Amino acid sequence: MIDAFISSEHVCPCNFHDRYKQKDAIEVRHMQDPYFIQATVSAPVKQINSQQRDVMADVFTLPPLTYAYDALEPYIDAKTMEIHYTKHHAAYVAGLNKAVEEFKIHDTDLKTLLAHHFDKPSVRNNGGGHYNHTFFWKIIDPKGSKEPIGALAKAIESEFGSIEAFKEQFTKAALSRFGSGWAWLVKTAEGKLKIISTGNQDVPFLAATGGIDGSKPIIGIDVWEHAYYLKYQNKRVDYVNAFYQIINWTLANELYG
Ligand code: MN3
Repeated sequence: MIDAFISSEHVCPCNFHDRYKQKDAIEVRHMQDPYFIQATVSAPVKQINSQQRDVMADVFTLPPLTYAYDALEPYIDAKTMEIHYTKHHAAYVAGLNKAVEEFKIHDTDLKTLLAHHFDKPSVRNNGGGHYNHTFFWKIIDPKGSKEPIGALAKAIESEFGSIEAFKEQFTKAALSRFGSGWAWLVKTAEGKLKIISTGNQDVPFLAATGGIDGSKPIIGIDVWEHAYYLKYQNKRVDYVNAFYQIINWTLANELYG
């Protein structure tokens, strides 16, 4: 399920594509996974007249935030949410679109795109930023269960001993990430739960060499300072503890299943 959670069907950005030349309006379908998105999202359709046919529509778009900026108060403040979503995430989307155009990238699935173009820093950083943040908004969606549930709760207990023991290890991973990055709970290709950490905007499913390693993110926390500094300043541990209050365990359990 998660493999397809960020993808887009779009008209090829290159200048040679027949379909691109034929169409006057470009519609972008974004994130087709039925769980991750409520409905098909259309990017603002650009009306392209004959003089403007070389102007490319954005391939990737900022996904809608399905709750208000203050919905996670007091754990994440509204101002941080607003800046994080409208400035930081939006900048990754813009940077990714620029990179896609620059390198004439044809991949429409973000996961595949990242694996194919791992060697290009602008793709790796902006594409990773888009993937990670899209995931993050969903895993802190206030509509989910606030406690671990179902098969995932059982698996965490069996893998880590208890929910509390899991949190201890996860917190350690989040705090020991030096500088900017993420901590993740992933389900490995072998079906095991594992806590990992990635630097900068690296995604949780690529091996160090860039190949897809089969891991699926179940939970992820953004530990860049931009995610918490306004409210928590240098106290990353307080932010991580607040994160445990807002995890969408309903989604996490579905992703695990
Ligand atoms: Mn961030």
